[in-house]
Amino acid sequence: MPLRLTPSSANISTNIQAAITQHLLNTVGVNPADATPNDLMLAVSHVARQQLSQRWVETQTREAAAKARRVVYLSMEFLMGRTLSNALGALELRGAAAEGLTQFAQTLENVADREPDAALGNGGLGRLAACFLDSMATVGLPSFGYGIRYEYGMFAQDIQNGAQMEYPDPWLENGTPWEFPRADISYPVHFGGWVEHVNGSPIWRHAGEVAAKAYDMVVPGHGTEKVSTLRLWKAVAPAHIDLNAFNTGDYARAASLKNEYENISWVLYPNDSTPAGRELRLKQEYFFVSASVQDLVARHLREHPSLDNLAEHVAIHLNDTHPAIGVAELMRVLCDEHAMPWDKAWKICGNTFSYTNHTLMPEALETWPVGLMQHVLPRHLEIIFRINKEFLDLAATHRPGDNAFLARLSLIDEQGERRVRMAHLSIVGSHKVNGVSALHSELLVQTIFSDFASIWPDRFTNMTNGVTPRRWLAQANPGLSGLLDSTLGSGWRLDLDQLQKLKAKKDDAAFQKSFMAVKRANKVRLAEAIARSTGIQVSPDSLFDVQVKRIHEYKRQLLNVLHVVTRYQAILANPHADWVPRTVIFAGKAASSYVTAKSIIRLIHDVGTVVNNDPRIGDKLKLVFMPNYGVSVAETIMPGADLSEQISTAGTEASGTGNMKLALNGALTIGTDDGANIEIRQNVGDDNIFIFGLKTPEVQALKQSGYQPMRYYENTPALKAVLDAIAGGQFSPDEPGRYRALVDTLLWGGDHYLLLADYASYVATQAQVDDLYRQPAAWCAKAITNVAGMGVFSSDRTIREYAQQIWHMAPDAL
Ligand code: 4GP
Repeated sequence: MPLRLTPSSANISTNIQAAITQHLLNTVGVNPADATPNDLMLAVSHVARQQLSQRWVETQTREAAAKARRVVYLSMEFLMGRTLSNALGALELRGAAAEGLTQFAQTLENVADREPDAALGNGGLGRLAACFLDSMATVGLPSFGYGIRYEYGMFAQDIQNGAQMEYPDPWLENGTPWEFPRADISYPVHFGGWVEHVNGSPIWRHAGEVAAKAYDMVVPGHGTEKVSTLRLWKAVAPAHIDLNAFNTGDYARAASLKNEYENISWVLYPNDSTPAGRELRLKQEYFFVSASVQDLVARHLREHPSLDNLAEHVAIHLNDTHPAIGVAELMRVLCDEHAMPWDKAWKICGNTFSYTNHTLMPEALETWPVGLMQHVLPRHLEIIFRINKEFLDLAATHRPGDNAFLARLSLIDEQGERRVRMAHLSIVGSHKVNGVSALHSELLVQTIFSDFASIWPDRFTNMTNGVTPRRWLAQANPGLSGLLDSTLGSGWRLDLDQLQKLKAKKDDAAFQKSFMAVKRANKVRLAEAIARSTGIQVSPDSLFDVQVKRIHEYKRQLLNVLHVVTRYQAILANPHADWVPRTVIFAGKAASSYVTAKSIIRLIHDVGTVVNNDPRIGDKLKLVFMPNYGVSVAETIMPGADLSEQISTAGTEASGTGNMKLALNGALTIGTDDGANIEIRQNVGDDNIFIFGLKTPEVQALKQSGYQPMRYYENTPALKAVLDAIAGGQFSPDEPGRYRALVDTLLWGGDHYLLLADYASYVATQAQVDDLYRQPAAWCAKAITNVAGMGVFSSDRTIREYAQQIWHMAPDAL
C-alpha cells in the first residue's frame, strides 16, 4: 500500500513559500525577514528533502515487499556536484521554488549557488557513477550505490602566478541537508593480524577494527516517484578504542588513536598519485567494500532464508578495480562466516559480480604488493591465492605447457616485487567485463585482456557511456531546454532519442535564430563567469573553443597550446587577415604529484598572459584557464561552448563523457578517432564533426616503426617556430628555461602521445573550423544536427543495456 505522509509535491508547489518560511523558522532557525541566501538554500533544500524522504520510504517498502533483485554499484567515487537544482527538477518544483524565492528577493540560481559541490570523485569515472545513479532511479531499477563519505573531496584548485595550488575541500564543514545519517546501520570492518587454521577451518585473528557508519543520500528519479540510494560509509573508531586513554586522562593520545582509525574516510585520493599513503588507500577500498557486502548480505537475509539464492537477487558491479577486493570478501563471508562450500560460493560469486574497466593506461591498472596485502588483509590474500591456483589450473588446460601464458594471466605478478593484479581478480571473479566505448572494448580484448579473452570470449562486452540529460541539458541549459520544449515537447528528458526530430529543423531560419540566441546568451553567461574567476574579459562574439577535463599528457592539452601559439604567431605575421576571433578556454585539475601536467597548466597561463596582453592581438585571440573545474563549473561551460576539443591520441581515451555533454549542448567536436568520439561521429555524421590525426592502427604502426618526433620538428616550419618560442622562454621571460625540459622531452623520445605527428593535421583542421564559423547558418545547422544525434548518449540507454545484458534485470519491473 502506498504511503502518503504529508502533502505531495503538487500541494507543495502551490504553497512553497509557506513551506520555505516554515523551514526557515523550524529547521534553519532564522527569522524569515533576515534570511540570507545560504539560509534560503538550506530551507528550500529541506522542502525538497521532505518530499524525497517520503519517496525513499515508499520505494524501499515496495522493493522489500517484492524481494526485488537489486543492483549494487560499488564505486570509490561519486562526483555528484550539487543536489538542490536536480532535486527540484525531479520533484517538478523548480518553477515553484524560483517563484517562491522572489518573495525573499532572491533568484533560485543565486540560492542554489550557495551549495558546495559534493566532489567525491576525480573525473570521468566518478561523474559516470553519478549519472548512472540518476538513470537507475529514473528507469526504475532497484539499486544501491555504495561509496565512501569522504570528509574532504577532490582538492580545490587555485592558481597562483600561473601555478596550480591544492587546497582541502571541506564540503561537509557546515553539514549538508542532503544526507540521512543511519545511526542504526553500522558494521565492524577488520584489518591486519594473521590467519589460523583450526581443524581445516580458517580463523582470521585480526588486529584492528573500525566501524563503518551509513549515511544515505537520496537519488531522485525523474518522471517517477522512484528514488535510489547512495549509501556512503564513514569510518568511526570503535568506542572501546579511546576509553582507556580517556580514563587515564591522556586526551591527546585518545584523540590521536581515534584519528588513526577515522582517517580511513578522511580524504579522496587524487588518481595518478604517488605510492605514499598507499596502505591507506588499500584500507579505504576494503573498508567500503566490506561494509557494503555486510549490508547487502544482511538485507538479503532479511528477505530470504539463506544466501543460496544470493546471485538471483543481487548483481554487484565493480566500478573499475577499486572495489575488486569484494570478490575475495564475498568468498570470505560465504565460506568462513556462513560455512558455504568453496565451489558453491565461487559459483555465486561469478554470477553476482561484473566489472567495468575505464582505462587502458597501464599506470592506472591497480596492483598491490603481496607483502602489503598480507599485512592488511591476510585472509583475503589466502583466498586470492586459492582463486589463482584454481584459475591457473583451468587456464593450463587451454594451452598446456605454455608457462608464459600462465604468468601473464596469473593474479600475481611475479616480476620484481610480487604484486596482486586487481584487474585479473576482477575478471576472474566476474561473469561480464565491459569497456566504455566500442573502440575501448575492442582494444581491451585485443591488448591488455587478450589472454583472458582467449579463454572466455563471451565474458567481454561493450557498454558505451552516457550522460544524464536531466543535469546536462535540462538543468545546465535552461535556454536550450525551453527551446526544445516548445519545439518537441518535454518528452526528451526521459526519451532522448526524441531529439532526432530536430534534424528536420536544422535549416529552418526561425529555429536557427532561436537556437543561436540561446547559444549567445549562454556565452554571455560563460563570459561573465570567466571574468569573475579569472579577471579576463572575453567577447561572446568570438568562437568559444573549449577543452575541459583532467589534465593529462594523453589528453593532449599541450597540443591545444601548440595550436594557440601557432595562431598567435600567424596573427602577428599577418595581422590584417580575416581572423575568426577565438577564445580558447581550458579547465581541469592536475594530480598534485603529476609534474608534467602541472607544468602544462603553468604554460597555459604563461601563454595566456602574453597573448591576452598583446595589443596587436586584441580580441582575435584570448586564452583563459578557469580554475577549480568541477561539476558546477562544467554546468556553466558546456552550454556556452562552440567547439569541443576531444584530441587524445587515438586509442588512449577510453570513452570520454565531456564530449557527449558538449555536443548535447550544441558544440561541434574537433577530435581524434578515439573513444566515444567515433560513436559521436557515427551518430551526427562525418560532415558534422572535425576529425583529424592518426587513427589507432596508424598510431600503433608509427610506434612500431620507430617514431622520430625530431623529423616533424625539422620538416614543419610552423611547428619548429612554436616549439622554439616555448623552449626559448618567449612566454616565460622571467625564467627563460622554464619549458625547456617540456619541449626537449617531446623532441628526444618522450613524445609518447604523438603530439608532433598529429600537429599538422590538427592545425589544418582548426582552419576548417574557422572557415565554417564564418558561415553562421552552416555552422548552426551542424550544431543542431549534433544535438539531434545525441539521443543514444543518454545514460538511460546505457543503464538499460547494463540491466538487460549484464545485471539481468528488467527496468520498471516494480
Ligand atoms: C575515465 C576515462 O578516462 C574516460 O575516458 C571515461 O569516459 C570515464 O572514465 C568514464 O568511463 N577514467 C577515469 C579514471 O576517470 O579514473 O580511470
